Amino acid sequence: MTDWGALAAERLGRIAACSEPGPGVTRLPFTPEHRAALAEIRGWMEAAGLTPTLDAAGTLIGRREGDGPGTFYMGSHQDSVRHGGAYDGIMGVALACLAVQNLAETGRTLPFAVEVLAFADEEGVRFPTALIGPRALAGRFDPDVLTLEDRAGTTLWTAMECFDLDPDGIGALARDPEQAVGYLEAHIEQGPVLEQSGEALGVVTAICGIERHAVAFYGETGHAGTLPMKSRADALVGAADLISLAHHLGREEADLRVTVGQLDIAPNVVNAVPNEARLTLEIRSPDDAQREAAGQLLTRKAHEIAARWGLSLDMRKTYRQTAQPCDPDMRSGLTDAVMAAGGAGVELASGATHDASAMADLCPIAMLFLRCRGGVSHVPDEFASPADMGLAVEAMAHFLANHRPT
Ligand code: HGY
Ligand code: MN
Ligand code: MN
Ligand code: MN
Repeated sequence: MTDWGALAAERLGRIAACSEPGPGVTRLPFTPEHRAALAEIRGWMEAAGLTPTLDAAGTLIGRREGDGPGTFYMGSHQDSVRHGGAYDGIMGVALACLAVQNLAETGRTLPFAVEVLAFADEEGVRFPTALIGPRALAGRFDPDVLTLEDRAGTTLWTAMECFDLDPDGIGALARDPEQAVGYLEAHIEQGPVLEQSGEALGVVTAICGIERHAVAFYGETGHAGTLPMKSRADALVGAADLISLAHHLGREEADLRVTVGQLDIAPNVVNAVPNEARLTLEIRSPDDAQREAAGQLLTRKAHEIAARWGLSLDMRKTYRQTAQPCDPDMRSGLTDAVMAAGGAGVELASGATHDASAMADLCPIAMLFLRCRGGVSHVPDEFASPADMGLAVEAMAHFLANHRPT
């Protein structure tokens, strides 16, 4: 009898080394670390009887034929944030491979093909966009994102070409929704709910929506000692006003999350007035109207702030994903599977975004959350236990074995 949790932990321990140096895991898309991770994931897929292929969007796809038509998808993302954890995303790929391996070991065949998907880029940390892989499969890929640049000035197009991919082929990856049975993603909760309820597993009800803006204030640099305060067009002062206003807006509205995670200034020297301040503004909410209204308000305010301080402003929305409910029938089947694995069938919403958000444009989606120690994620301490991962593999295998397309 295979110890699925121990095997998951061993594999995740190995692949965590596919990372840039430094604390935690840093594995960005289309990098040497990504390439090293694909070699590990190919092994997981082959051990489960899945045939791996790499598509034009950089998604590694492990396919196993079924007894009948249609394809059921599982998976998550291989990429991490900078100095992030060893479970966000990649655990979903590992558990999906093990669930297929579990079924293969019991000799179970399925009435549909199964594809395990290891998406290249879900975090959107290297490039100011995300969900390239699932959007391609769902026929929603916007080729304009290929011109977006990372902080080194490399375009997404170039990065993909250097990864031996042909971005021109992405448009042809769209799958037939008629043949798409469903998508199941297992993911660490990235919050405290399951730990506080004493549950290993939870069934996701809905995934929040998200939008990201690239904001740049431009002013005049000058000598810190001789340029009078009232003659300054200080770009950092404009950015500071917007950051503070955004934070207070987020604090005022219960379900809103507003974050400025990145800030770069120039010339960034102790004795010169900043003439450039670039920041990322991220807004999330389970309610798309609330999120859009916050985005419009902050855009208006950014222009007012720029005018007040004699600055120019360049602000554009670089990424948007609407909130997605999980499919009720799949939720019910997943709850049965969780209970068969000994869980209580706790349900919860996701304040994090996921590949499932984009797969929802192709087929019904379901998400299985695993308990997250201390509720912390996007940090090196992120942790899911082998015991909980073992239960997840059992639940996912049970779900697959009993799922029948509606
Ligand atoms: O940022 C998120 O919510 C996800 O982990 N990408
Ligand atoms: Mn994730
Ligand atoms: Mn993440
Ligand atoms: Mn995800």
